[in-house]
Amino acid sequence: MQVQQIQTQPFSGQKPGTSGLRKKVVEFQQPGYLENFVQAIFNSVDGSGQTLVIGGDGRYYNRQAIQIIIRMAVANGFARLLIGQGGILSTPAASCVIRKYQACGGIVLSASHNPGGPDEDFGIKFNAANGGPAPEKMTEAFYQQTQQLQHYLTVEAEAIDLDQQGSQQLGNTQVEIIDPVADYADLMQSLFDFAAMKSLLSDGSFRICFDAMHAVTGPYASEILQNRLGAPAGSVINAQPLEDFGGGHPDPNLVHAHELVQRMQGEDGLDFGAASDGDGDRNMVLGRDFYINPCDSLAILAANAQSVPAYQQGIAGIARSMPTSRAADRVAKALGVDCYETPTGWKFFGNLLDAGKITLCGEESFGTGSDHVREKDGLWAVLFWLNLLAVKRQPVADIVRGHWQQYGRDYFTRHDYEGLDAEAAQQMMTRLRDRLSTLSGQAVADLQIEAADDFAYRDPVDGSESQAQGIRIYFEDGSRIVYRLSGTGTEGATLRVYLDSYQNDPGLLEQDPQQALATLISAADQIAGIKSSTGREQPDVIT
Ligand code: VG1
Ligand code: CO
Repeated sequence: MQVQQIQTQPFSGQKPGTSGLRKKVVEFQQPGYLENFVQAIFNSVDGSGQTLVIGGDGRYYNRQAIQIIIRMAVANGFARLLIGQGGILSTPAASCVIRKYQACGGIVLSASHNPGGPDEDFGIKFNAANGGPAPEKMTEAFYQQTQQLQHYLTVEAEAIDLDQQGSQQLGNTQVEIIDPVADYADLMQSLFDFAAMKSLLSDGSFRICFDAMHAVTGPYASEILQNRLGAPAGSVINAQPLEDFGGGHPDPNLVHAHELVQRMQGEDGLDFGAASDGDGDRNMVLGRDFYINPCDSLAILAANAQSVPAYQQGIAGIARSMPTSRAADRVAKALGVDCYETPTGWKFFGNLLDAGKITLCGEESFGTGSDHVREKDGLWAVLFWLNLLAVKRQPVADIVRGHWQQYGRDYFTRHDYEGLDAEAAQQMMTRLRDRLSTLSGQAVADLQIEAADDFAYRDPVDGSESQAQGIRIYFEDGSRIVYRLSGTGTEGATLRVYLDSYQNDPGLLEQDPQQALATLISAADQIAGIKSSTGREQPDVIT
């Protein structure tokens, strides 16, 4: 099979963000655009004799992109390709498959929770041999390559039938279409007490709903919750992955998962509800009329880890992304284990997990995970909660309230300002950075600023450094504001403002977070001049 060298030109802006390269579909469809980025990966990761995993969240352009990548992987000398049937692999399942079959890495095609369709978003990310997102030095190497490439390598070949499981030879490469669900489902079964969960779910009195939002988790949730754990048919809704996610927004929050939210409400509300995002790595968990903040979820899972078979021996440590509330820190302290604070993005957890320094980790953005793979894992978090519920036989709300009574509550909210003028947003951040050293000691909205900095992280395992990861303002009463710009958007800039405050007065644990944080919210505007710099009166999304 003859390898062809096709001329290409460097494209500007192929710089991977928080989670890979994300652009509009039309950008990816430009001749050579996807090829340029894929060749940049293959120039940095030697494929000879190696296995590569390929799959995606099923969004528009997934299948076309996979055919291009197969031909290029063959031309670049990979020995074996493992591809999810139908082009499907959730992000955590890709991580699982990479690890299980000792692949040198995997290419996951996803723009996560961003909408899909011809006019919407597409994305590509590389996961390394440990199954985790490429660390910063690797993504930087990809970027350098994209700026210098003169040509890419490919072969001429018929399209592979992605819908048929089985193996075939293409040139010197063995191309295998695999069951995208089985390895992952087996892994889950090895971690959790499926017998206890089955008895909880199959007698019909404990009712659940999992909203797959027409994204990738449908087949996974149907197999695990319905087929293996005996939840009644219909427990998984919107289970069919669609190229445009049914026109919806596969973002598991109270706004976008409205169908699920409705089922949780009132006297007849379900006992447990959950939703996942486009590529299956995020989770939202709900009880009857009850929302669990992801920061609390991480803390509660950590506090109760020993009731789950996989974590029965205890946990080595916990990590959370910097903007995530400090609820997990309190649990770590009580357990006598370390707690690490990392920049936003799952890639920063990889070294800590590989080194055995942590067992559980999470982010405020509905991401929770453990050392079972190297990605955040939506369905894993759902199963963890179900395992706890099967053991405790208590309503979700009681478990969370009990946790607050014991540890106090970290009120948390995130305010997002989307689609801002990119330059204006940058300028606002720059002005704030320039004033950081003058802020401590100042009084704002009845609060006293204690310290302010721009978060810099030194990886405790390999010593690599990451600067400018978000501005942190600490107040004397222990509350905190964080400002950062998103690295996953495809239009303009998104400003994220994170606010959290600790409360341990047993009588003040049931407030609405927006009310409990009202003073801090107004301080956030006064300090950064959000309204005046962005021209926005309100955030677009509040979580
Ligand atoms: C967002 C979240 C971050 C998460 C990232 C990828 O990044 O804040 O916590 O790791 O998305 O998640 P940003 O830079 O937009 O704030 V996913 O589910 O899109 O892979
Ligand atoms: Co995601």
